[in-house]
Amino acid sequence: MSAAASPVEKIKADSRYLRGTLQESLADAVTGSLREEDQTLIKYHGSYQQDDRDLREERRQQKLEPDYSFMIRTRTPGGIATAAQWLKLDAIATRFANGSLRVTTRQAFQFHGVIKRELKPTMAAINASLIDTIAACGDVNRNVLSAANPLLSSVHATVHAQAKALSEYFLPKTRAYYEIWLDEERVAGSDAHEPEHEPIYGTTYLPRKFKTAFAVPPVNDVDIFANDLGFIAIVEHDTVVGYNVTVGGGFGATHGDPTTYPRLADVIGFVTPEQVIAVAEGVITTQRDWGNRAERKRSRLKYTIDDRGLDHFKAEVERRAGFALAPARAFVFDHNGDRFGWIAGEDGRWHLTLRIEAGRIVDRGERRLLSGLRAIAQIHDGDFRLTPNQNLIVANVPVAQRAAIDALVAEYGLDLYRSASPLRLNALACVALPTCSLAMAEAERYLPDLVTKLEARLAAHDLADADIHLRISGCPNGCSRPYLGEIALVGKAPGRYNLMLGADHRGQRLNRLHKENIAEPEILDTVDALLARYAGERGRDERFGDFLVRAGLVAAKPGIPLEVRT
Ligand code: SRM
Ligand code: SF4
Repeated sequence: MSAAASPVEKIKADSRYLRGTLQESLADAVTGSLREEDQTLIKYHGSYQQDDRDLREERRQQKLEPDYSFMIRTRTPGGIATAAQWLKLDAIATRFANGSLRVTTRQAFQFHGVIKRELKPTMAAINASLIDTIAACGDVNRNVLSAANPLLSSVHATVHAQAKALSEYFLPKTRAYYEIWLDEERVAGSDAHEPEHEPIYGTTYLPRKFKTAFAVPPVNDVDIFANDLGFIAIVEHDTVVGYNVTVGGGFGATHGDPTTYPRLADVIGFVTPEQVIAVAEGVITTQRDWGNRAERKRSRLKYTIDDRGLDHFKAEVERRAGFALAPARAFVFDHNGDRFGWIAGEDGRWHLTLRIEAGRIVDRGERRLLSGLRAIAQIHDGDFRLTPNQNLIVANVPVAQRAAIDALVAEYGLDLYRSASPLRLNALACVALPTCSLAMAEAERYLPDLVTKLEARLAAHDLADADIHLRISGCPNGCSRPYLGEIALVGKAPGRYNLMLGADHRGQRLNRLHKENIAEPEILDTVDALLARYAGERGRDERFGDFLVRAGLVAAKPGIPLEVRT
């Protein structure tokens, strides 16, 4: 390994395929934390060590160690869980975590607040629900996104199956997870360093996290261009004939460091369904071998591609895959949000998309989301689908059961989707404080209030029904994909944000920094002035982000062409 490799590379290489000293760290009753190296390794098992940042200062003054706990993230390709699984996950959230289930922007569940001595029983309980957390985090191919809304049931089922197969193919092969969390006996020699233990990843796995998504046009709910690797389904006569391949999307950036930036993926060609795994392997292994292992903030695939050149990268992928990609096929996306309420699938089953604000499923006041979804799961014989916009679909409902589900939705206050403004329905916020160690400002906890204030400004301009996509992140890492918000706030410091403006609503054009490091009054006044212009000057059906660009109020960033035709 090169002398310049980042310290994380050494931790991976020395970990005996992700074992490290996790067992010892877990057994140490003196502290609620793990040894430092194990804090890195546990991510590959789907968990992060965190501490309650609201209590940090108080505990420091009391000379107590931080209030450590663990976040656990599931690997749920396409975000599907059966009703039986839902009940088990709900029980885990109530028994071991902080009484909430968190729907993430990548169709996973997160549990927050699990203490160290309960980590193992929690992981075992998750596995008992036939859901795992392997590779939900870490420098590997993570949970694979798949278009959520099963309108065209057979197409979605095909695409979901492909996404699931890809997720499974690129799972780490080490048995470490089973030994540590599920007490599997260690097979002799299983901690050796022979590369056959990880045929794709080797001992040092990938240089950085790696994200894959499958989209079904015209809906871009997965924000395909934000992913390292993407597959856009090409459907002819209700059949998936193949996929356009996208590479090099990614959003993480560091304030004040222009060598880091959000980037949309490039469309590099078309593959048949049979070629998907081979092309993915070509992309992943090229990134494995070419990616920057010295500087973690420049190690994502987007930088590998920009540093080496897209054509060069594509040629290498084709060489490894053993075939040339065909020219990309035509596709059109019309939006990247969710469609709320009931819709019927082609097979006659019904699907109800519910709004879950910032993805947090919890009982709070009259909105008893956790209890309500438990009640639904008890009578539901279909499944649940998490959307990449942090919402939830009660899916595959027979028509005869709709009324019973509607009654529970009303009883437990799950009906925000009926009353909320378009702004509130489509807004995204990352977790941020108090659990995220990287947060510079509030996001999830700030979202409801900010939306209320913006709604007042919209109403003042007679724009209450304007469907504007708002996204808030507590730092520039971009977990709520803020760089695709028509209006976005990116945290800078407590109460202060960069205001970004001018993305489209299809996920095809990034926004731009408009004002740096501003507090709420200036945010509201700035947006208000632009809304006034929008109210008076917008074209018919013109969206806010598009208007800002057309009117020259925000300089356009080049994006993916709106209609990609061959
Ligand atoms: Fe993220 C790190 C939460 C989607 C880019 N993200 C984190 C951590 C784990 C903080 C940490 O490293 O200690 C956050 C945990 C907060 C908490 O308390 O739960 C965190 N990310 C999330 C979630 C839960 C946000 C949400 O509110 O839903 C999403 C979980 C997705 C999942 O199920 O796997 C989440 N993160 C994203 C996305 C959106 C996406 O993938 O579509 C991005 C931008 C796309 C991308 O990856 O480029 C994203 N997260 C990051 C980054 C920046 C990566 C980079 O290339 O620089 C970090 C920091 C890092 O990796 O160093 C990060
Ligand atoms: Fe944390 Fe930043 Fe991601 Fe928000 S964007 S969850 S603050 S890492």
